[in-house]
Amino acid sequence: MNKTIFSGVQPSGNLHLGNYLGALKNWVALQNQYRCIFCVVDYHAITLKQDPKVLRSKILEIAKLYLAAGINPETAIIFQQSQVSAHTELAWILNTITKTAELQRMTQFKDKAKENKENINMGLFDYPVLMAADILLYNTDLVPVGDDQSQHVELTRVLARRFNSRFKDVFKLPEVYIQKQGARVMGLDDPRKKMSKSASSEFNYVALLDKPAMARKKIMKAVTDSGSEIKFDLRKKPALANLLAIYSLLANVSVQELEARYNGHGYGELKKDLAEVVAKFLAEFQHRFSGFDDQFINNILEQGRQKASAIAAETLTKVKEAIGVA
Ligand code: ATP
Ligand code: LTN
Repeated sequence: MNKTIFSGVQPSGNLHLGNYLGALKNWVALQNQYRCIFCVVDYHAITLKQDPKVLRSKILEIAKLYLAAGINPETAIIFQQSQVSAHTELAWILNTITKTAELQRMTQFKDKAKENKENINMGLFDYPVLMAADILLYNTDLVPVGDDQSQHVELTRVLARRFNSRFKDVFKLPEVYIQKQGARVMGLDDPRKKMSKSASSEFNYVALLDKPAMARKKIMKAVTDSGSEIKFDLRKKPALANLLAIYSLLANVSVQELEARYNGHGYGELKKDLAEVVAKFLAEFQHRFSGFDDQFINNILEQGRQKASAIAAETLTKVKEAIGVA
């Protein structure tokens, strides 16, 4: 277990099936083969407006969601980004080797800037550099994320290479890890866009903490394509393909098997069954979630802070020596 995975989720909005299938589920699948570091990236979350009280409770909620998803707190390091100041220190240093043109190209920045015209702040622009710092502090080998984050991991590699060649070989080059299925779960109300916590309609997503009855309703209301045949076809039937992918991943049945099972049946029947699959998954997930109390989570975050700080401090010292400030 000498290889490390690092990933994180922002404590903002409601975590949904996209976050689970694109990220958390893969963390759990990989956790026994790697040293695992999972961060609650609160300094990323404040690049959009957050209510301080809600933010505080979301931080604990995200850590609980990690555990409910199946992350083992005995082996993984789970911690809060803002509690390890090396992240923002390294981000500052990396800023000095990042070109503004590189950040202007980031798709997520362009999308978020369009959605939040009244609050296009420096933090939002600099978001990928803080993410690079997160990853590089821990000698990360693998970064399991949804496919919307691959551009940020690519930039992380560019910055690591640039730093190593300009100063000294300090950083390991991380690889992105993206599963074929689930890497981009699409919105239930619009299969052309990814399922998103910040979507304007709550019928865009099924939140991990939605009541099972509500989740059933959302699946039944999901848009479908024209035609009636149950066939996975991303181009011609994007809405159905999305429902089949969610079904396949949650029930652990292949898409081909589902196609065979629903041969001659309509969309309505598939949706009804999927609604049950989702409701059952959520009921079990939420049962685990409610078993963790705040004190337990606070202890885990404190232990995580200590372990993460020690690793991060070592890397930051090497960086400071390399650039000549220490
Ligand atoms: P927003 O949708 O509001 O931009 P987000 O859900 O992308 O927020 P994060 O909480 O930081 O923001 O995402 C956590 C993880 O979930 C990341 O690895 C991201 O790639 C993944 N993820 C997010 N949305 C999806 C999706 N629709 N399908 C698959 N993975 C996703
Ligand atoms: N930008 C990521 C969250 C994130 C992250 C990270 C993911 C912040 N730092 C480091 C992996 C590794 C997102 O999903 N929106």
